[in-house]
Amino acid sequence: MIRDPEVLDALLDSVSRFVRGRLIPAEAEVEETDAIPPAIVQEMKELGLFGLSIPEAYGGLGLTMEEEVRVVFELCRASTVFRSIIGTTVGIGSQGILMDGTPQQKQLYLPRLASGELIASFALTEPEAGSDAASLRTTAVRDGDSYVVNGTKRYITNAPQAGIFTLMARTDPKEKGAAGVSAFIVDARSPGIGFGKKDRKMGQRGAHTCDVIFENCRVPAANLIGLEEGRGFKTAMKVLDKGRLHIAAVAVGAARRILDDALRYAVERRQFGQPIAQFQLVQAMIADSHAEIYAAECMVLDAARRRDEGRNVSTEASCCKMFATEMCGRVADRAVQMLGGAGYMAEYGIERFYRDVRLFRLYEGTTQIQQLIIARNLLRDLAEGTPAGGGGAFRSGKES
Ligand code: COS
Repeated sequence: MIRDPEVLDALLDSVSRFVRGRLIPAEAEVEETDAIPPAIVQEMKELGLFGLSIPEAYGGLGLTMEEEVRVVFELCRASTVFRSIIGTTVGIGSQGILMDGTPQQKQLYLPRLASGELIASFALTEPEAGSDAASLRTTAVRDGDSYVVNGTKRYITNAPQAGIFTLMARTDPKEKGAAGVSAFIVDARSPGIGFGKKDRKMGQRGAHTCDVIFENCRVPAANLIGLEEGRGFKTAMKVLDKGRLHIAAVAVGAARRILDDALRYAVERRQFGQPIAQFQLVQAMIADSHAEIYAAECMVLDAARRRDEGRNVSTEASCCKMFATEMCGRVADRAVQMLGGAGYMAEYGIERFYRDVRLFRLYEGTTQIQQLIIARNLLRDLAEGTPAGGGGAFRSGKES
């Protein structure tokens, strides 16, 4: 849903100018220094990018899902590392509070998240709980008016910069599965929180992950999201439904940029007496990439509109995440092929994209987890006698 096309166009124009004028020229520096220049982070705050998904009542831009994915398409024409610094706040770090927090929790945290004053990080994954998120072992034991948290969270994006964590921990040790998990807002400066050293990764230099270790860390009971135990896993899953749509949009934006760069190279690079873009085997790679990007873009927009209509888009979000991120991997691979030897060289930038986008098929649920969710939902729908299309893909009207 687009509320006001003129307002949205103005926002898309500013993002696009920012991408071309500030972000793309800084890509090499970010790769080289493994850091986003603070001046750029400040400009992102001023543009309102940290508050894309936070309602206007809390100082954010309050974008609808369709508006958000359109902004993300634009933003991700620059290295997706820039998106990463706002990504955990806009997505998985803030949405748990927005979806299930109490009015007081929203009032206390959302305005500071929207302004970029606080960066939020999402702490679900653990050394022994990756795809099987419900098996997490971090415990939160009630003691008076606080919880005592112990455990280790792994590969936590933006942890070194985080002001707060949306933490998933087990409040009921007798309950080994999802029902024993609760979600908390944890101040990153709380005593008892330690950080591992920054992970060395395949790509995404400038975006940082590390372990977060909780040792007898006291979290006020008032920071239990929704003030209700046992709801944390569902909060995480709802947050991920939205996050997966967002990541699919990231993959579309990045793929579009990669193809643009490869196209430009193909018209300039001459072999056998003509630009390589004239060769039909190169044209096949261009055409396949464009068609797949277009398909992913249509899927993401469609799912975003359905979400804006209030429908349950769990199945569609997984379809989008799976298709768009796999598509982006294929587009990046073809781009390296089109550039040939230059595609392998750092100075042309395509090898960086190739490494960076590999992550998309892993985080916020691997492709295999998306397959599992899609198939499970379809089988559930069949068993319940609801029409095919999981999550109401071909149905009209609202769903819960
Ligand atoms: N929205 C709301 N509730 C949901 C939900 C959703 N999208 N998905 C699941 N739930 C609920 C279920 O309805 C169930 O509740 P009830 O027991 O009351 O029925 C509960 O959550 C447990 O769900 P389920 O039984 O499906 O959990 P599983 O342990 O079988 O696994 C998967 C669920 C595999 C889908 C989940 O663990 C997952 O998404 N794993 C990937 C984790 C991930 O993405 N990690 C990335 C970290 S963030 S970078």
